[in-house]
Amino acid sequence: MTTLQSKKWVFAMAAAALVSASMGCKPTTPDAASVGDAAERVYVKPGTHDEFYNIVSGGFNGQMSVVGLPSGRVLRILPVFSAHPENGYGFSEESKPMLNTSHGYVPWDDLHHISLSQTKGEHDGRWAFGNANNTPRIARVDLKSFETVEILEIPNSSGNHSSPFITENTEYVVASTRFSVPLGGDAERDVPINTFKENFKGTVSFIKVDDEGHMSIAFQLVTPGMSFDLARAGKGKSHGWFFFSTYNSEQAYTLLEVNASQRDKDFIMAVNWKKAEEYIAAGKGKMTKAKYAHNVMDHNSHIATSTMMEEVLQLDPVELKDIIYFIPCPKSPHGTDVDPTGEYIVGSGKLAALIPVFSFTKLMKAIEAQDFEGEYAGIPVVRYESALHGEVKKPGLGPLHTEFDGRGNAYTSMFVSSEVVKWSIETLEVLDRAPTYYSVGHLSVPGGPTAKPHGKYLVAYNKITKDRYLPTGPELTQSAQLYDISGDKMQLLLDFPTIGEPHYAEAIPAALVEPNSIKFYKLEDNTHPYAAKGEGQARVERKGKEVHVYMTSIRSHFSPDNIEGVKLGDEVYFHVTNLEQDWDVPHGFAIKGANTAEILIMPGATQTLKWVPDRVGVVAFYCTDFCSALHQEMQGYIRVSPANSDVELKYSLGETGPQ
Ligand code: K7E
Ligand code: CUA
Repeated sequence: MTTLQSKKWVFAMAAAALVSASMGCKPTTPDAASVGDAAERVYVKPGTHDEFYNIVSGGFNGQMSVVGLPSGRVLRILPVFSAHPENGYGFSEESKPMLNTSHGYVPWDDLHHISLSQTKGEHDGRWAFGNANNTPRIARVDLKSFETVEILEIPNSSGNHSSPFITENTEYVVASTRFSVPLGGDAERDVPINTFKENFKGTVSFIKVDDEGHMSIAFQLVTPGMSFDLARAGKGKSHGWFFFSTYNSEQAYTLLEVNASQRDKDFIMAVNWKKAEEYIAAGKGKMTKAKYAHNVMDHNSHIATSTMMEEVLQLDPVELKDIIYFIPCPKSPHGTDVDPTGEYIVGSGKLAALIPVFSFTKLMKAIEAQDFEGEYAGIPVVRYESALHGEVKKPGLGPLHTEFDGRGNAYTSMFVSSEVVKWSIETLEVLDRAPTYYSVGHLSVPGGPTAKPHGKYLVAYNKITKDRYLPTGPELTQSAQLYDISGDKMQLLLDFPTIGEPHYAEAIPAALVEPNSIKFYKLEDNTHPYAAKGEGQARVERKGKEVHVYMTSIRSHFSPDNIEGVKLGDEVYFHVTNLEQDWDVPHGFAIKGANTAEILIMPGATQTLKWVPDRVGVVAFYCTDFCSALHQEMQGYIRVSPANSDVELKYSLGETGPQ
C-alpha cells in the first residue's frame, strides 16, 4: 500500500467519523489510559496467568483459538473443522472420521460463532460449540482437553451462519440456514432458480445436548424462504423462546445487494420452542429422510467414528400455530441480541439509522391480544410499535452486534463508522463511543451473552487492519482491540493480532476452566486396539499386505527402532503409543515419503500414521517434538525391500549385529 492510499484510507475513516458526528453524536477520541497505565493493566507478569480464557472463532480457517485476557497472548489453536498440521487432526487415521460428512471428507470449513455451555444462564466451563458455515455442522469442544470431540452435520441447511447459539441450560443449540434452497427429494429439488417464492424454504434446527454433551437433532422447523443471520436464546423471563434475525424477506435470488435491500423492514423471528416440544409430545411433526454425518471422538481409544444418520423430525409452523411470530425490524438486521435479564431484544439493522429494542413483555401482550399488522407467508407479523421498547437514535453507521456488561449498558459495534457505541438499555441514550481500527465486526464482553456478565473488558474483533502492524505483504493479520469498560468511559488498552478472521468469541473466567484441565491421558484407560501399553508389547505384525507396527515412544527412543522385512506394495501402519504419564510431554512421529502428514501423540494416547513406501532402501523416522536433551537421538530405521524379496519380518530395539 502506498502512502497515498494509506492516507486515503485514513481520510475515509475520518469521513465516516464525521458522518456520525453530523448525525448528532460527537465522536470522542478514546479516553486513552496513559501508556504506562494501560500497559500495566494488560501486563501479565512472567509466571502468572491471564484472568480469562477468550475462545475465538477463526472464520475462514475453520479453527478456534484460545487467547488469554487481558494479555492478548495466543495460548493454543484448536482444530475443529479444518485439518491441522500441528497435531495431525484430520490426518491421523483416528481423527479423519471427525471431518467426514454426507459429502465425504471435508478438510477445511469456515467457523464464525462460539457458544459456551451454560447452566442457569451462567457459564459452566464444560464445552465450547462452534459452527461450520459451508458444509453445515456444529462441533463440540471439550474444555477439559481442549479437543474437538463431536461434530454433527445439519441436513436441509445451506450456509449454517445462524448457529450455534445456546439456551440457558444448554438444552439446545440452534442452527439455521443462511441460504434458502428447495428441499425434499430429487424431483422437488430440481427446480428453476426463479421459482424461489414457490419452492425455496429455510430451516431452523434445534439440537438437543444431553448431560454428557452428546448432540442430536430434536426437530427442524421448515420456514418461509429467506435468510437467517444470527440468533439468541431467551433467558430468565423469556426462557423457552429463541430469536432469529432474518434478511432477504424480499425473497431475491439474484443481485441481493440491491434486491434484498428493498423493504423497509425485515424480521426478527421469535420461536416458542416449548410450544414446538408440546406439538412433538402430541405426535405432530413428520419424520423425513435426510442424510447427515454424526462424528464422535471416543475419549479412551481416541478413535473417531462417523455414523450416517437417515432421518429428521420436521415441523411446519404455518400449520402448527403459535410456534413462530415475526417482529418487523428495520433494514436487513444482522445481530439480534438478548440482554442479561431476558426482557430486551436488540436488532441491529446493518442499513438502519437506529437500533430498535424490543420488549419481551410487550411482545407477549401483543401476541396475546393478536395485535398483528398482517401475515408473512402464513406467519403472523406482530405490530412493530406494539413490541417496541424504544429506539436508540443516531447510534452510528452500520450496527452489527451488541454485547452487555450486566450493569444496564449495551455495546454495539458499528461496522461503517468503525466504533463501539455504549448505550443505556433503559433510557436508550448513547453514553459513550470509542473508535475501532478498523471496521469492527463482533464484540465480546466476558460473560456478555449470559445472565451474569463479568463486565470489565470488551474485545472488538476488527475486519480490516491496514496500518496497525508491520506490513506482511497483501495479507495482514486481523486485529483485535481490548477496552477497559469498568468505568463510565471505554478505554482502549491493547491491540493484538488474531489467528484467522475472528467473528464471534466468548470469554470465560479462567477459574471455571483451569482446575479441570486434563494433564495427560491415563495409559490404563487407553482402549485403542493397536495400543502397546509398555515396551514389552511393542511388536510388528503382518496381515497380508498390511504391516502393523505397535510402537511405543518414551524419552528418548521408539520401540522398536529397527524394522526389516517390509516390501514394496505393503501398507505400513505406525500405531504409536506415547507411554509418558506426565504433563506436557507429547512425542511426534515423522517418516520420509509419508503422503499424509506427521502425527503428534499426547501422553497416554495412541495415534496412527499410514505409510506406503514407494522405493527400496532404508528409511529413517524420528520424533518431531523436542522432548528431552536427547530428542535428536529419538529416531529409528525401517528397511524396505523389493516386492519379491525374502527378507523376513523382524524388529528390535538395542540389538547390535556383528562389529
Ligand atoms: Cu457478524 Cu459471521 Cu457473526 Cu462475522 S458475522 S462479524
Ligand atoms: Cu520424543 Cu522428541
